[in-house]
Amino acid sequence: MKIKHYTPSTSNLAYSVGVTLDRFIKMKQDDFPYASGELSQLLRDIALASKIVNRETNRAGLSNIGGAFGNTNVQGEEQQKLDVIANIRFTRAMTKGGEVCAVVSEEDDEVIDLQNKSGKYVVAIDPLDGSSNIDVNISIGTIFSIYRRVTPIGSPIQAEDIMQPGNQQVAAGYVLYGSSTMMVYTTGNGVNGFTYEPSLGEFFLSHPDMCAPKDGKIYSINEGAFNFFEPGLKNYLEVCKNRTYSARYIGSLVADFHRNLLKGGIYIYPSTSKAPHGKLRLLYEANALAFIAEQAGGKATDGTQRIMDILPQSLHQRTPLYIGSMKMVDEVEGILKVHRTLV
Ligand code: AHM
Ligand code: MG
Repeated sequence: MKIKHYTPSTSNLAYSVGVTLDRFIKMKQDDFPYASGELSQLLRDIALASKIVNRETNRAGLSNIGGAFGNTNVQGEEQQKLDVIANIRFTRAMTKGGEVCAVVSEEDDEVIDLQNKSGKYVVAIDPLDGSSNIDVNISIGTIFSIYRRVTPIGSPIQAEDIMQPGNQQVAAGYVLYGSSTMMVYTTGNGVNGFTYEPSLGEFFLSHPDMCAPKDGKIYSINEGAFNFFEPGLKNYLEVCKNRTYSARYIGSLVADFHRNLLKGGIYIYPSTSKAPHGKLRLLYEANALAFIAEQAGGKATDGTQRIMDILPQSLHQRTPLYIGSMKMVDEVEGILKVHRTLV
């Protein structure tokens, strides 16, 4: 009898394109012999909740869940039904999982104590980012940051468990509900992207070891606010135009960030004379994407300071954000500095 021996096409089959997210998380965990598996389980819980949100997102136009819910959240913005659903789904998944003791969410004024006595992680999450795009069938996303609590496990949650700088993140990621649904995450050892296959209900590794191009030709900013920008930023935008860069702005941070991560570009949500701290939130929008950007070889600052070194002062603190390809962020920072010293 002739026996044909199967030869894997790569030497590292476990990490090759096509492996499921669950298996990938397990394999990565096995790289750390003393890892307890709780972070892995938490990532799986988040992935599971995102599948449910993905299903709801796909049905948004059909099932009357698009549109305003009637409440306003802590930011004074009208909550959309899907925002509410996503918040419930992610919080529920983390409550049941047991690994998380507290959640900070864009949709909740206060920290949520999940009453998980043994939970050693704190999660900051924007359950559904880009909510103004829900009703017009444009990509939206989920953004999450994971921290280890610093006070003893089982004791009441303290401010220092929550108010940690981004450089203390143990994992961060986003889910993009776009033309396909993707989950991209890092645990501080590179960035990997997984695409959802709806008929199988699984995320599969599609973008291993993602690297941000060092430079790019895309700039993403809401230029409608141009008159309120500082002179240095106006100058940088002139530079972009003189070089005939492409302006691309979806108005969904995850989608804009993801495109620029793949193609090379910069996303800017600056401070303006009307909103000196910008719009985006440090804890559950900027920090997670900054971690991913840096892990992919990119950069994230508030125009001066590294995003991940900012010590949060309040739960829903806002920060200006310059994020994307290293050279582009460096360049705009340089121009801002020159103009600021002229003032
Ligand atoms: P949201 O969390 O309320 O959805 O707001 C965040 C969103 C980002 O996704 C997006 O980049 C930005 O707000 C768009 O803001 P603007 O309409 O001011 O350009
Ligand atoms: Mg948001």
